[in-house]
Amino acid sequence: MNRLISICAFMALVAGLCAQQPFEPVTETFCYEDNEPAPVHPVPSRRQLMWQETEFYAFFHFGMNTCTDAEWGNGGEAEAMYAPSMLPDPKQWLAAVREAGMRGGIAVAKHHDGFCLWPTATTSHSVVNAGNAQGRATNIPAAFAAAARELGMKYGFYVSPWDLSSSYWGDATGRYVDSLFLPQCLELARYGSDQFEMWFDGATGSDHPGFYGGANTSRAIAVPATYYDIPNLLDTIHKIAPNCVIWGLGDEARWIGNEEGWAGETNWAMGDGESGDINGWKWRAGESDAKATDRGWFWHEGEKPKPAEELFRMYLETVGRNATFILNFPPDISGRLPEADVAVLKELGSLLSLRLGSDKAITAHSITASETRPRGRSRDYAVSNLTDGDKDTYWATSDTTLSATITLEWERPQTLTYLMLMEYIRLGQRIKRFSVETSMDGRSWQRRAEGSTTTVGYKRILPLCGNTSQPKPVEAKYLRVTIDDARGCPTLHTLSVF
Ligand code: FUL
Repeated sequence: MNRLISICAFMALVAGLCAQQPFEPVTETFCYEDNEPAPVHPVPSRRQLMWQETEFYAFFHFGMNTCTDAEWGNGGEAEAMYAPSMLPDPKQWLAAVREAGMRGGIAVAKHHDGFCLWPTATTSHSVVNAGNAQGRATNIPAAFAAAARELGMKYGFYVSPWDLSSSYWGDATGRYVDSLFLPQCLELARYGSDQFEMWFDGATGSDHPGFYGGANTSRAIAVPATYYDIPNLLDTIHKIAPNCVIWGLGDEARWIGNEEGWAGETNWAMGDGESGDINGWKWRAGESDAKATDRGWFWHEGEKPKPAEELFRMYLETVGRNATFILNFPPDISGRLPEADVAVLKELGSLLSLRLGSDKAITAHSITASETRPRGRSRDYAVSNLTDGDKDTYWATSDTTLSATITLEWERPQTLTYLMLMEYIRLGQRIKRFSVETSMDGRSWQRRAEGSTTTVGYKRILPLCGNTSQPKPVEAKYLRVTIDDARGCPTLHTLSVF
């Protein structure tokens, strides 16, 4: 009995102590001390942010189709048909696109025909059984990853979930996913923990006849997201490559909705399609994929690059409209980018540095804002943060101010063609509407870039006059940007003028 009493007394004492324990409120102390604005959700994950910063990168479609002159194989191609005329040279591909200012590339590792461009343990339908020594000698993903690292570029792989070669694809047992698809993705993840994106094509071509291990039939799957075991796919890759965005199937970034190299002038990082949706609950920024040549994703005899001016316009309408831009350059049968492509890439690089390479905002005599958020302990929100070249410092207003003005003044009139704005998207995409004006005397102002000044997002580039096909320079001594409406107080980290 005594024992029971002392146990009860002890328990009462513990309960009493617990009850007196002060409740620890969950506050983000450092956010409060720095007076940082609260995020406006949704916000990007760390890997989504890093991915967005890649901005402009290449797509390389090379493989069985290059050798058979096809865009979509049927999966029944004999391995021996893969026979590049020289040793494929991924370093040449990446070095060429780097000249155009691209920061990385994605190489096809397996297209719909199922032919694997690396020696995989999952199937004999791979480079191991290629038709010649050049084909057998190059493990494309391994060589591509090594070249990217050597050149200081980002890299990733395109993997087609749809596999027309496999007898298992689409059957009810899930054998394709368990014994081919997921193990292949794991093998590819192991080619580098520093991959930035894996590209999972959504095509399933349900009415497209395929080989399917000799079945020669058409097949369909009901719900790709369920069939391909997406949670497992995400885990498998992220455990090895934590910063790898799973494009398409994984829904960490979205298809912009066309393959012509443009995004909507209004473009939210939430929602779907070319313009996204201000009310979307999930961060899924847009990626725009387009061909840089006139015929195919894969190379065909006579394939010609589009003019550099056209590619520059695409850049303005993708990277300049809050999307990333993946531009396809197909290596030819020798496993190299043709001379004409290399030349266009150089030309594009020159256009980009000539037109968007030297920022006149940093030469402004003054930059002022109608309001600046009070500084916190270790952070300020000064308007000078817009021109300090640091993406981690930003200008912001007080919480309730959703409209504000930034004005630049130069000592002498300037010739200005483009304005570039970048939001501090770590705290969410906020700006809904803004306007741009220029002036020669600071009293009479002319509206610029009219009709297209809605969202900003990660990056927005606007011709001040004319349009993306024909931008026209303006003379101005003053430039004024007014944020007219936002989802929360505006947070901008860069303002540039070219
Ligand atoms: C599409 C594919 O069907 C094309 O062949 C190409 O790979 C393109 C990038 O995506 O869905």
